[in-house]
Parts: sequence; structure tokens; C-alpha cells
Amino acid sequence: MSATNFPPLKNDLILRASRGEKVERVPIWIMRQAGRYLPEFQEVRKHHGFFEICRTPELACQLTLQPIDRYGSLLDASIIFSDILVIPQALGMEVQMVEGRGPVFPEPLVHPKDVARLREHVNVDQELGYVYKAITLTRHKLDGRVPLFGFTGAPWTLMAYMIEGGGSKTLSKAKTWLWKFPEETHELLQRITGVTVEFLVGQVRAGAQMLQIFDSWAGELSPHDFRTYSLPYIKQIATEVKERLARENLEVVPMTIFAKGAWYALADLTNIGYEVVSLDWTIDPEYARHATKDQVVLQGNMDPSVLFAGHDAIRETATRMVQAFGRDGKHIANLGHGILPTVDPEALRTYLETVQRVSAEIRED
Ligand code: 1CP
Repeated sequence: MSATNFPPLKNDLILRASRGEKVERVPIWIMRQAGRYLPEFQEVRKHHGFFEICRTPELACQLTLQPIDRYGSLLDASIIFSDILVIPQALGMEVQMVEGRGPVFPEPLVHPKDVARLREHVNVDQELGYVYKAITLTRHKLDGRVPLFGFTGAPWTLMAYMIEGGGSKTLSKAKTWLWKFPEETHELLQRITGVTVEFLVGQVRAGAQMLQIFDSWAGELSPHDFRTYSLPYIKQIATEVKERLARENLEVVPMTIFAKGAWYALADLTNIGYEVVSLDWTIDPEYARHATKDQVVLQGNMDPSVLFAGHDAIRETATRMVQAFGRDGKHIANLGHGILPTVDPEALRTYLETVQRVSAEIRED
């Protein structure tokens, strides 16, 4: 299937909002919107392994479309079904998805000498070509209903997984590297950054219309360590991706940074090449506007757990959120982190409906 001649886009609300244009209502999508809370996802998962799905373009496409088919015009974007851990795999590490535990690396990096185990030269297009194929297929199958996000993990978050060997409460092993082996840490982060730039450009070439970088573990770092070990690479990614896209005559797509927990870094995340800064629920919208000097579009940020509290609580919290971000636009609604696996899909519907209704009302006033 060709990465050209895609069907025309019928809903470009999120693209216009990302570029700071005044739009008729707040666009909305949900982090991890294709996932375990959907019975139709569980059904497919019964028959296929997680990474098998990621590597099979037809299956990845099918799962990407599930929330779009279910919620119809209530969603304004789709995100390709994949995982941030495909980059460590492309670097040569084994990652397994273990039932009830999540991702597990059987042989994590223990000491900087283990970095020699990583592939020296990664042919990203070859290793991750299955993601590109899934993106191209999905762009055709979406038939222009909504734009498609490509994504990746930020270098710090990926490095942390590669050292911890999976999820972790303290990240003490990964953090120890920062202070004990700072030079080797920078070398590793730089290698991950190079692969990431290549991967993001490839996703746009394949048809991705926006890009999001997930720094899910940013909030585990002190402000000093975030500025030393995460921010420079996040910045390099945006700069190089945009230069490369322009040079290759590809669309210079809007980019979103989600540095979860890094409320202290909002000013630093402004004007480093990202049009959109995604907020977790601990950040007050007014504070975020002030810290970013109103120079970026803000995304977020309802606490995902509100979706367990019943339809009234969802409506009340969603209304307050839309109002707090204000009537001047520059807001893309989402949750403050990924949707949780035990949420009732109808609770999500109430959230989506409320945001669309309230945001259209306040723009009309
Ligand atoms: O619609 C979508 O958003 C689906 C695509 C998607 C995305 C954007 C998946 C599918 N994973 C991700 C990103 C991702 N993966 C992040 C960044 C976002 C975040 O902070 O939540 C992270 C940290 C991961 C790593 C990961 N993969 C975890 C977290 C483990 C931990 O505790 O640290 C888990 C549980 C996974 C598996 C996974 N990825 C995606 C799904 C649907 C699943 C569940 C797998 C299953 O079926 O068992």
C-alpha cells in the first residue's frame, strides 16, 4: 500500500488547534485509547500476543480503529497501536509482555559494559518497518475520519526501562547510572535519540500526521537531573525531526511533549520545538498557562481515575476542566495519563460527550 494518495481529511480540528488557531470547540482524544478497557481489544488479545499484534500491520490497524469505530465523531484523533518499547527491541534487546506484570526485559542493562550488547548501527526502517506499514494501512482505512498520531518514548524513559528491566517503583537502578556513570549515560541517551529521530521521520513518511513523545518517567527526576538528562534530548528530537522533515519535503507535523510529573519544567518545555505540551492532572491549567507564557497549546488533563466515579462526577470534573483551560482555545482535551484497563467504556463516552458539549457552548457565548 502506498504512503501517498491518502483519502482527504474530514476532521482536521486537532491539527488546527495544535497550530494555535482558534477552533469551534476543543478537540479530544485519549492516551491509550486502544487498549485493555475495550472488550473488542480483549477479544483480539485472546488470540494474539501483544508484540505479535504490534508487528502485524493488519492487527495493529484493526486495534487502532476500534475506539474510532466505537465512539465515532466523539474522538478527534487516532494513535497508531504500538508501544514505546519497540525502540529497545530495535536496539537489539528482548522485551516480553508478561500477563499481569507488563513488559519484562529478561536481560536488562546492568553495567555500562552491557551497552556493547546493543546493535551498533540500527537500520531503523528495516527493524521498525512494520510500524510504518501499520501507519500507512491505517491512514487508508481511517478514510480521513480523524488524523493519525505516531509516537515514541523519550530517551530518559526508554533508558530507564532498559536498565530496570520493566516497570519499577523507585527507578533506583536507572538513576544510579546518572550519578555513577554520567558520561556513559549521555552516550546511551544520544544513541537512543538518534534512533528516535529516524523513527519519527519514518512514521511521518509513512503517513503520521502528528507526533507525541511520552516521557512517562520525567517526574521521577529532580529538576536538575531532568534538565541534564532528559530536556536536551527532547529538544534535540524536535529540532532534528523538523529539520529532516523540511529537508525531505515532508509535512512538518505538529509535535506534542508529555513529560509526566515534570510540572517544574513547563517553562523549559516552551519554545523548544513542540507546539503542544501535555499535562498530567496535578497541574493547574492556570498555572500551566502562566508558566508557558501562553506560547504553546496545552493538552490534558483530567485524572484518569475520575472515570471510576460515576457519570455525575465525570460531567462535573470535565466541565470544570474545559472551563479552567478557558474559552480562547489553545487546548486539546485528554486525560492526565493513559486510560486505566478497568474503566467502563460508557464512562469514557460520558467524558467525551461532556467535553464536546461544554466546549462548544462556551465558544458560542
Ligand atoms: O491507543 C493507544 O494509545 C495504544 C498504543 C500504546 C501507547 C501509546 C500502547 C499500547 N502503549 C503506549 C505507550 C506506552 N507504553 C507508554 C507511554 C504512555 C504511558 O506512560 O502510559 C509506556 C510507559 C509503555 C510501556 C508499557 N507497555 C506499559 C507500562 C508498564 C509500566 O508499568 O511501566 C504496559 C503495561 C505496556 C503494554 C501495553 N502497551 C499498549 C497496550 C494496549 C498494552 C497492554 C498490553 C496487553 O495487552 O497486555
